[in-house]
Amino acid sequence: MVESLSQLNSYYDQQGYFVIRNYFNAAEISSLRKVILKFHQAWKDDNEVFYREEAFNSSLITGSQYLGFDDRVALFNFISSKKIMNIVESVIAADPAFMNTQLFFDPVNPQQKDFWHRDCQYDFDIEEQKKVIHATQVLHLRVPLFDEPGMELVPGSHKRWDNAEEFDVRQEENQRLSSESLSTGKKIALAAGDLLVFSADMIHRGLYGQDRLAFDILVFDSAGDYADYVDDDCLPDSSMLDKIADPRLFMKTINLKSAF
Ligand SMILES: O=C(O)CCC(=O)C(=O)O
Repeated sequence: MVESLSQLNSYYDQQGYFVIRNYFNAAEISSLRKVILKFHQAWKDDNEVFYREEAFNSSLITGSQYLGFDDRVALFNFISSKKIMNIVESVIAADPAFMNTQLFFDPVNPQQKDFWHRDCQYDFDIEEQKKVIHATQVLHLRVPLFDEPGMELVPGSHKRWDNAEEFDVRQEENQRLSSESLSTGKKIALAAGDLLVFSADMIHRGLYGQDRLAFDILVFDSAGDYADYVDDDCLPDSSMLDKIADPRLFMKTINLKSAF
């Protein structure tokens, strides 16, 4: 790795994201792709209409609905591997916790456009969003399984409120649409093997195209109040925990949830 972990931390702190090129080797991506493609096929078969009409992602990839024991354990071991944990801990040094996984793909309908947002806008009103972006954040780790157009991000927006253009576009105010371009946006194309880490609450959008398939891991700082968002079924059970080399990320979430 070219960058030291402390350099990544200060870059993230200022910009709200970083990308590490060729972080995973071909064998790592190929094993991950095999499991994810199995999930994706089963999910599409089960969600035919939703997939055809409006979907652009699925979630709970580590859950029990579409994958069996061994594939789930393989995913849990990937998520908590040394490579991922080093990166997670470079941003969240104390007690990071697992939240969920998502899979992003191209919508079937070509009229559906990629759209700017902050993840927190779906849970909080405007005044609350202004506060939430200064509180502990949720981290996305994007692992593209194929080369893809990647993401467009507004660097630094994890720590500041929107300017007028950003606000109107993201919120679709004053006849603006959330799919319009932003002068502050920065496009980051990704290749299979790269890792992109970004703040869920920065202004961002996924870029559709190239039949993309990106596996996103979501983690949170356990100082934040996010355990409620976690679905029990996407966590390992005790028989799986025995087969996970470093289960700290999951144990943290399990302990937070049991404290309720
Ligand atoms: O890739 C996409 O379509 C959107 C990604 C996104 O918004 C996210 O990961 O929060």
